[in-house]
Amino acid sequence: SLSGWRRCAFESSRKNTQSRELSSAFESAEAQWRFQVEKELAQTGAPSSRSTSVDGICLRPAYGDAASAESGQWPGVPPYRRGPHASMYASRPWTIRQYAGFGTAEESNAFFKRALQGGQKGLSVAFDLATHRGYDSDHPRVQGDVGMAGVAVDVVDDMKRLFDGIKLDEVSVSMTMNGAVLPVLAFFIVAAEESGVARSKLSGTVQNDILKEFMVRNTFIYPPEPSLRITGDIMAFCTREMPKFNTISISGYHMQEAGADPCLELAFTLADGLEYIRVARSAGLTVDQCAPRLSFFFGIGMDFYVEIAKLRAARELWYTLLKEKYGSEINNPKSYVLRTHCQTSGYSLTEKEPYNNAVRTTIEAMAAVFGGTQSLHTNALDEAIALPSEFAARLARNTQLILQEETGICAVADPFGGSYMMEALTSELMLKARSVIDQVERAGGMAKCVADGWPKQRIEDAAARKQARIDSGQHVIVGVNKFIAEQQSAQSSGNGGQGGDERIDVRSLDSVGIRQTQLDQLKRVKFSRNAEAAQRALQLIVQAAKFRNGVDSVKEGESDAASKNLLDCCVVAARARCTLGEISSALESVYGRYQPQVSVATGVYRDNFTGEEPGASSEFREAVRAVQTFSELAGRRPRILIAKVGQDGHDRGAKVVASGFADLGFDVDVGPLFQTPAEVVKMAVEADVHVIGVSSLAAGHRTLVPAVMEELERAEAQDILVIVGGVVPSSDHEFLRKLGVPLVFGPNTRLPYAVVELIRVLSERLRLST
Ligand code: MLC
Ligand code: 5AD
Repeated sequence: SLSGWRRCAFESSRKNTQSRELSSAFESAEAQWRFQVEKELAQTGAPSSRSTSVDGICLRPAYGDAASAESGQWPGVPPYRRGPHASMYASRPWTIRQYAGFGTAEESNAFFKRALQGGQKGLSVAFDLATHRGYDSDHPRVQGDVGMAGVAVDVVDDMKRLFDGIKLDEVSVSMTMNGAVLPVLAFFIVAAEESGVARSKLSGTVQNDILKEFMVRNTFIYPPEPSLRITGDIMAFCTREMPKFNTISISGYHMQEAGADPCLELAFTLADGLEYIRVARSAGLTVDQCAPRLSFFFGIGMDFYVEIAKLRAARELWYTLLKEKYGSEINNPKSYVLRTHCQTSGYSLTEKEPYNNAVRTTIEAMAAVFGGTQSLHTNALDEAIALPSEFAARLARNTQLILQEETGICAVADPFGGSYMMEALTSELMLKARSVIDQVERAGGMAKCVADGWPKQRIEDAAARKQARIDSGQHVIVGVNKFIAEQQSAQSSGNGGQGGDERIDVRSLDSVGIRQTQLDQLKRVKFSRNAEAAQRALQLIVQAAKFRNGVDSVKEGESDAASKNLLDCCVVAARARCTLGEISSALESVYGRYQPQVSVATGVYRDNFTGEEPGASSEFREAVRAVQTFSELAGRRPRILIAKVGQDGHDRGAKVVASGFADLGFDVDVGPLFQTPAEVVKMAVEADVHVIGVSSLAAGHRTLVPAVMEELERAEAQDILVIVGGVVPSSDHEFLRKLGVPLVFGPNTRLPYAVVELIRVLSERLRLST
């Protein structure tokens, strides 16, 4: 009793069948698919066909053809190349889940409610960097970071305010948290509990992916080993207590943002996934217990076909890897299915001509959807300038609503399936990624490789290579290195000045006010809680951590703590109103705080600067010449300290600038991450640099740059020039100039241009006549 569209789908596919053998495999997959589709449509009450704008032509939920082995597959059927569900968006569109958070919990709560009213389906919380790194808002190291790049959360009461009036048993919530994952998840559980929602009802995802933090994202707290043990505890706890919660979001997104190409991103992400299965197993879980609640997260850049193929390849590769490695013990088919969130690429967006970003984001969103994502964040057009304004956030959300509601795209699963190009590309990507995964596995798995540092190195080399390709004009970015708007071109050809008449309103935050609100509240909470109970709870955490760290200091009578999952202990502490900083430092007292090594790739930028574009190579030569002349006149090479101040760990830009400047003739020092202004100045003075280049991508510049200037004055080192690079709204350029910062370089600044400008200013300063 097939309805019309279905009969039509199957008959047309059979007619095309060329080979007998293929056709039998095809028919069995097709039958499975048919069964699943009926089930999913019935479950969700979705219609079984969609009319088009042409009278009499309807769209079917999937199209298939047995002509080739690759295209003879169906969505929702192993090996899942064509999608994790049989009916895909026809029965349930992807979740519109915009990542957001800023300022205080109240402000973010109001923003969330507006977003849900505006058509958003799931929530996704961006926490501030202080929270990520385990510091309360009153910690001296986080002065410039509180509430800036995300919402500030110090105690469970912040979390309660964050979700006030939002039904946590109905709306799924993603929390991007890795370093301070224990206290944050504990706050979430207790906030729900105190508002009447049991933890078993909570649906959502916690990022909990520490491996990529050590590779690219840098919001770790503890060293890798204990961090992975925390990951295991969280997976075990959630599996036991929160059946609807995804215990981890294994993220390639940040790798692509840091410079990895989509294939490297794919390979390292799945290799991370394999490692997390091992982590879960050592925490006592079976593959069937942990795998169905693993989720993934990919970035989607501008390489349209490749990004679609990447998601298709990811699903089939994951299925194949699990089958090979754990097939004998897997009974639950859901264990094999890769489900993913996607975010359009922040890196692909430009500070110049920001409206172009809406176009880029739309294209990337379409790639994510054609690839079959389960959940999606579309970036705001002011990405490269500031946090999303109300207007930009709305437009970003509407981009997805328009795709879902106006285009008919949701009607058909995997519309690229069966395309010669797409199937070949998918297979090629699988093969290429597989060889990297095998390399990682042979070397002992991702945890070991991350500790050795080579994946990070490969990503950083790729970033420097890409920058050279952009600066030399081989890789075109409209408005940046080609078709530059005339006005901007006259005004500042390489700088990231917003330029033109496209000034846009940006969200600005009152950093002092936000911090004060948090400080007042911290005082209140500490005053009104039962101090003894809070101390006891923290003590329990220390004991459990020691035990889990293999430190043999658990005494008689402490066996209770010894047997405890760390998240269980943190839930107790959250209820007792222990703060995030207190919980984190209890753990730090056992585990220590991780200090990463810094390294810079040299030669990669220069070697890849081979553009034919005459303007680019003359700019390159001019930069090299300027540095040489400076060196002759000053008696030594220009020396720059590239500094990251505060808790902002976005270091792609800093690393790329360091590589490029070194290749163009500078002596380059790179400061460690997370420095205080005083530490930066001390290092600059000791290294006797001409310039400090402060890299700021998390809105800390308004607090941290003035602090650097003060420290320079205190050290009587005002002869050292300070310049700033990163995400700085043009409305803040004047603020920085008044402080004595002569140059501010935005995202997409061509490095040779920046070098020429810097040498010019430096020479004027030192009165070197050139
Ligand atoms: C879906 N369902 C279907 C269906 N489609 N059922 C039948 N037929 C279909 N066609 C069912 C699913 O099985 C599931 O039920 C339910 O509907 C929800 O679907 P889902 O696919 O699980 O969607 P969702 O809940 O949105 O979860 C998607 C996810 C998850 C699995 C990818 O992990 C997620 O939302 N991740 C988001 C991560 C995120 O936002 N990260 C932000 C990072 S920002 P059931 O019963 O099976 O559960 C960042 C930036 C920075 O990191 O700061 O650096
Ligand atoms: N609110 C909204 N989007 C954010 N992003 C980062 N922080 C926030 C925030 N607080 C987005 C940007 C960035 C990516 C990591 O997430 O797009 O590139």
